[in-house]
Amino acid sequence: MSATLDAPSSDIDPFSEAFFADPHRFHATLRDAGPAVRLSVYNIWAVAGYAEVHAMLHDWEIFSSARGVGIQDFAREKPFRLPSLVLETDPPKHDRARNVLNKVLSPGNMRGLKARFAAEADALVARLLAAGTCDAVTDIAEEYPLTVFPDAVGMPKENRRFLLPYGNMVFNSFGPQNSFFTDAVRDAGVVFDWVQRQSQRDALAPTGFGADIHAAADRGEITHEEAPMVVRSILTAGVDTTVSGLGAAIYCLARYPDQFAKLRADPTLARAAFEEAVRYETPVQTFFRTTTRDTEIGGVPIAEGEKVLMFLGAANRDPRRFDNPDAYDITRKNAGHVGFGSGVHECVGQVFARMEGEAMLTALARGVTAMEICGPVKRRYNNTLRGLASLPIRLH
Ligand code: OVM
Repeated sequence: MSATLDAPSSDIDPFSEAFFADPHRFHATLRDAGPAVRLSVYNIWAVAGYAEVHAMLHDWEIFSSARGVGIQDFAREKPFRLPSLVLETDPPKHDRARNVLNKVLSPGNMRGLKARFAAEADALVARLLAAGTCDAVTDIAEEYPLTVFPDAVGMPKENRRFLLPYGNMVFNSFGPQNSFFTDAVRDAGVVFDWVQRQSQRDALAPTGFGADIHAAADRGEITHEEAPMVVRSILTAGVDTTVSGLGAAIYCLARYPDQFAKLRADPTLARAAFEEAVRYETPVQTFFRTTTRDTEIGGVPIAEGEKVLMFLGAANRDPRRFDNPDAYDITRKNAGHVGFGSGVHECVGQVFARMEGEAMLTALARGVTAMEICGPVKRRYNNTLRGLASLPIRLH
């Protein structure tokens, strides 16, 4: 702790196409370079080891979210959008909105959705089996969340697909203003206006997560001005993330037929198969924190006001934490993975996300004997999310 290390540095660009195409070897380089590495391209710090990422996630007082969890420093630049009341705040301010979401998205409030989730997943698998081949990204990983999530929120049917470009914009905005970002925000005006409208009480059904959030304002837990912002948070965080997660799970099961065979033999492993895909592919790859004072990470001194990039995906494949980390193994003990984060900001929608994953993988395990990749797999590059653009599969 007292010994000061020379700061290792690297010219790796973690927001480049080369990085996104094959992140794992860069992750290994960063993990092995030191506990914190200076990235010369952006003048930021990078942390890729499990122990260090986990420690940062649990130290919100030093590693703050209030100056933004992207590369932008809200203390120096105007935020890209009105800052989120949960994601981009620290306790105690954070806790009011968080407590509302904790209740709205609690296991108890979610129980009533389970039968609907299973029925929708079974019906989707039946339709896809009849068609024979499909694109697992558009036809499953996007289709399923775009049905069950807006239904649960209480959104109208029209324009639900706007949630995808919206998520793509916001998750790109946590990175630098590179071409991934500028391409994503081209139609930002229309989509942002739509999201703002959808967050208002009168745009939402009288029951559902949206109505529940506005009802919390009636009880004084948040203000009526804050309620649409809290709805915005679930619309931002609730779709693209689960699209990437479901895509990751299906991609894993299609690539590793021995794991799909295990799942088919015991469909109660569906939940574990989804969880392991979240560790293995880590849909949300990175988030930043900003230091509130001079500190150190593993003996590397870090000054106050520095942006520190946490590589959740690298932490989830750290061989110092997980045995044989590059194997997708649905029976491994992966508790402690940081695919949903950890600490005060740990994913508030994880119960919902896991329910989607469990329902979809259960339906596939029961209804499908084999999944074959039958065309070129294409990745979708995004400054924060790791996911696919296309996964052609044949279902048997
Ligand atoms: C929010 C928000 C946005 C993106 C992600 C997220 C992963 C939350 O607006 O609160 O959590």
